[in-house]
Amino acid sequence: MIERTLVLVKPDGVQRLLVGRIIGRFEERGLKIVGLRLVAVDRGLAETHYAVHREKPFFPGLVAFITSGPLVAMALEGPNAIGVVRSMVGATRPHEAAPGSIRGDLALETAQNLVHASDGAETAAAELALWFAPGDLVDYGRDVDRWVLAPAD
Ligand code: FUP
Repeated sequence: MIERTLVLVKPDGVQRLLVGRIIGRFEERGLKIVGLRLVAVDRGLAETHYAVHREKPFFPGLVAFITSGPLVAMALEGPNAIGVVRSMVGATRPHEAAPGSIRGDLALETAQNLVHASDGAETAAAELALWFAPGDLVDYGRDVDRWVLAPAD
């Protein structure tokens, strides 16, 4: 099933000059970039995005971190994109993230784990709507799709 999902390259990824490499991993996999923005996140957006964690002890630090500098938000599309992207990102705690995953290769600390990715269909829809206006997501074909995607039935 063709899905869309939200990925954030968080402020540590921008500061560590890893934006291009992280986007490149998703591109190389064949996922299609259908939205891309550099965002200076304000407190309201940060608190809405991480609302599920509002009561957690790490919430204030998480909001401070995500608002500490610009991040890159992207919408990715492809077959099973939500699960594919989650597996490419790796476990939340980098010491548990498999080598080969972004966190498993490039991160050490949970609080600076480089990337956010939507964890399910409902979350993806809500997060895409939070980070992108409807007109900001672009439908387009790529010549390479005939080599990457199974033909439509
Ligand atoms: P993930 O979906 O892998 O990004 O993980 P969560 O939604 O569980 O956590 C969101 C963010 O909260 C993590 F990326 C980092 C932060 N966090 C902590 O700082 N400490 C924790 O114990 C758990 C999460």
